[in-house]
Amino acid sequence: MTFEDTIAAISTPIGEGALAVIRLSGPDALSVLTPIFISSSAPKKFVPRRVIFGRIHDVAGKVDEVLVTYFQAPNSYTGEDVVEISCHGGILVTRRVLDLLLLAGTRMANPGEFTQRAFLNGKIDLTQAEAVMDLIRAQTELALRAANEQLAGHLGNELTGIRELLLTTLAHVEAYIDFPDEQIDPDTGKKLLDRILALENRLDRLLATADQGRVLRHGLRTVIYGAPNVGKSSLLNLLLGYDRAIVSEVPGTTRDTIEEVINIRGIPVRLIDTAGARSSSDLLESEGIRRTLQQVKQADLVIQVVDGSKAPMDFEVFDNRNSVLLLNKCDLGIHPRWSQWNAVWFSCTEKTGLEDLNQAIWDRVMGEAVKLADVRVAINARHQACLQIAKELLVAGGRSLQEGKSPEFVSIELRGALDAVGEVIGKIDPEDLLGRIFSEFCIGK
Ligand SMILES: Nc1nc2c(ncn2[C@@H]2O[C@H](COP(=O)(O)OP(=O)(O)OP(=O)(O)O)[C@@H](O)[C@H]2O)c(=O)[nH]1
Ligand SMILES: [Mg+2]
Repeated sequence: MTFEDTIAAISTPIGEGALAVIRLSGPDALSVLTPIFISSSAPKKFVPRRVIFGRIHDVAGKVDEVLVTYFQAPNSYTGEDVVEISCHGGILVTRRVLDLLLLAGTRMANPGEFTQRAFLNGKIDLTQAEAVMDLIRAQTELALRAANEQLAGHLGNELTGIRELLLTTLAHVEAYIDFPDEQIDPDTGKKLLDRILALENRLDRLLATADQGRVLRHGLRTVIYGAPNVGKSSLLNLLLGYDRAIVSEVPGTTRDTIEEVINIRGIPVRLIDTAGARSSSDLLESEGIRRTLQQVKQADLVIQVVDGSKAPMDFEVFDNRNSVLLLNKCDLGIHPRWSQWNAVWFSCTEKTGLEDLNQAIWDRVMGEAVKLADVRVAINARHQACLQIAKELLVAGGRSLQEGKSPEFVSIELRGALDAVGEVIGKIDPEDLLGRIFSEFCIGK
């Protein structure tokens, strides 16, 4: 695919810095520089991937000293001619250079447009394009590793493999429909069903990584829950390392929920401090408590904080694998009636129990639902939605087959599944199928 226009953008964050990078992509990436770039250093002609020092100037004179790197199509990020200009990182300087480039006939790039061009030019598939954003947004090492794996194409390769198996399976069905009297021997009945089941299996394995993908991208939703004044906000502040939430000895201090992400052994943990749960006639506090309960419902993990120095109150302890019971205020002593509980002993004031809490969170996360040990593949919500459709259609296809429906039904369902899988990597191509039918069966020999 070739684009006629050349796009330009400041690729580094807006603000003051030592350097900034302005990027151009498109057929005129190099020629727009001619009137505004002067270089005395040899070679004057741009050699791909070689840096040239020079000056950007306008009619009034020098704007900045810059380094220019040229990447010749198709060997560039976007697959087009790309030019990167490193200039000084002042807000005004970068803006002036960009303005000159826009005046010279380039267009301001839309968000993500360089990566979009890379995708449309076949440099990367859709999952890799998404991984670029995951990589930029990664907040922990594990999240970064997962993004890198996806960028390297692990998910894309697995999906390509599934797609090829699907194509072959579909080719068997269609060959049977279109050429029933030919001397060919496509899989039918049990053999065909086994193929479909194998595909379902592979989709299931991918779908099982959705939880881990969500946690790596958005953090483990961890709600700090408990009665007023037990030290929930103190815990948030301690884990964050700074005073984010107001702490006071007045019960009912926290009204709204407060969210911050921390890193526990590589797992991004989204901590949510909540209003202390109790029945209240105060309108604001009641609203806070309503929000607390809503957060608890959506939580991946609940840290239930209690005042360990006092006797257990009559309250509901979240006794499941997705909760950690934290006995705070240990410095004031632990009430003997807590001894029967499996809990983390903690003190916000004395900062004790942190390692035990980290371990407890780690154990919960590494437990059943969310397995983070292997981050080679971790699908996102879009992938999950497509793959779920693919799975349902495969199941429907298998059912049609078992019920002895005409193979046309099976074919329609498998085609739907193929499209849904293709959508994940951004590939839907009916030509593939024809190619597969003729290469697999040598019809007309
Ligand atoms: N002795 C002792 N006091 C603590 C500890 N943790 C918190 N506190 C005190 O307990 C009081 C309440 O702390 P907060 O963190 O505001 O409690 P909270 O659970 O957020 O309270 P609400 O927002 O009202 O629900 C404050 O005076 C804290 O200094 C602890 O480990 N030991
Ligand atoms: Mg609070």
